[in-house]
Amino acid sequence: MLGGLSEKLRGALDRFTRGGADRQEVEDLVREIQRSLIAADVDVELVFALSENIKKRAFEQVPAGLTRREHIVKVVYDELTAVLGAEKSAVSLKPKKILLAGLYGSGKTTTAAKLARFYQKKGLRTALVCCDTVRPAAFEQLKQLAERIDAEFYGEKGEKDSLIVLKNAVKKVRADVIIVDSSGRNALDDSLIEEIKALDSFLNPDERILVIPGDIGQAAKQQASAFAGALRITNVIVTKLDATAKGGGALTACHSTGAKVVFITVGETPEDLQEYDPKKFVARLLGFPDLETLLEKAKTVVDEEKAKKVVSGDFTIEEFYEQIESVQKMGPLSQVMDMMGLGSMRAKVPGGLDVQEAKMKKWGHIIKSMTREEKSNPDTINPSRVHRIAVGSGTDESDVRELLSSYGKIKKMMKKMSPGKLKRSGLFRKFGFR
Ligand SMILES: Nc1nc2c(ncn2[C@@H]2O[C@H](COP(=O)(O)OP(=O)(O)OP(=O)(O)O)[C@@H](O)[C@H]2O)c(=O)[nH]1
Ligand SMILES: [Mg+2]
Repeated sequence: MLGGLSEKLRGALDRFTRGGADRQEVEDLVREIQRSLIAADVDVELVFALSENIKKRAFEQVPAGLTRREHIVKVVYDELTAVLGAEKSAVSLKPKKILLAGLYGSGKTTTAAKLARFYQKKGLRTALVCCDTVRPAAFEQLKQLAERIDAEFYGEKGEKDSLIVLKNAVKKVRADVIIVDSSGRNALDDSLIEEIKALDSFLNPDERILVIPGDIGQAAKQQASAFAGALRITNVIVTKLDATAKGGGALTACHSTGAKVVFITVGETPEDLQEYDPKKFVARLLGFPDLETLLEKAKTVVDEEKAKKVVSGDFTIEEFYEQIESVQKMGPLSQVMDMMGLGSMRAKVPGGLDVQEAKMKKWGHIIKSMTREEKSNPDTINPSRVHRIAVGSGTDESDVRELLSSYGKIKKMMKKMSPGKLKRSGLFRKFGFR
């Protein structure tokens, strides 16, 4: 997709991840990213700002759990996501009326059918209304598309006044969602504005969607602002991203004007519409084999503060418990190792991950069965309390004793150890994982 941008970025990252992560290599990476973005018609100033951010952040302190190289890949991902739209914009799930606007040939009519498919798949009945009374073939084009996807169609062949067509359509159409296709012009001239404004004020749509062709690159900026000035555009759809090398420019330009891109189109059939999620988009664009794992890991690192407490030995059994709980919420235990910066030890753990995970689960139950006082002063837990906790948590007394002794040992050990030593320590055997 995006005519080579993806390949170029992938190539650059690939070369980078095979090398070290020193200054020269970061410089090279940034230069290649610059080149590929400029080739995709992304605004030069934006590219330079992004480059500076990458360089600045590349050598800041690496979050626990990530290598410097992973950190830099994550930084590249973050910075690209930021210029390509940051957060995913919400698509209305039950709009009643949608008005499409856009210049000549931008992809309005085909997009109307794509949108109809999208809402059909959500279980809504859709209607396509032809308010393009300028281009003679527009009526047939939309009618055929409607037949192809089995949507309701309304249009009036020969009628020159689009407002009359719209008024009749609103009376006749039975569908849940009305999608109104409008005519395009070569430029955003007064007559186009007049016409679309008239349609808009009669229809009072839930969505006014601007259709922008991806192949105009950063010129999308002018189009987006001009339309936003004339019509209260709610959302943008960027089309033809399968067939242009300038899509990067169009998407970044839209975002820079504050336009919300909700869909992109990537082909000519009614199925070729995709919800636009900048994060997923960039992940795909970079195609970095481990990007998803890396991002998971980086997310885990958000709990770094807590993990640090654990690693430094400065934790109560309650904090230890919280850690276990969050591990269970996060899924496989492997991630807690990553969180502690111990991912590389994973393979060495005897018994495999399943055994450990079962044990973690038990520990979770046990700690839940402890009273507040027992949690803050585990030393006070005598044999009769051990018995009560075991019964309450559906475990054996030996499990409870094992947890308490592991907790005590780990705490003591962590306090004594530097992080480097910790990694080499065979920690997990001491953890009680066998
Ligand atoms: N490859 C590709 N072609 C597309 C895409 N979207 C639209 N097109 C093509 O672009 C051309 C114009 O699309 P239309 O939907 O007719 O555009 P329009 O804005 O309605 O055009 P006017 O009504 O003349 O203003 C058609 O040939 C479409 O098939 C896309 O995502 N990918
Ligand atoms: Mg059209």
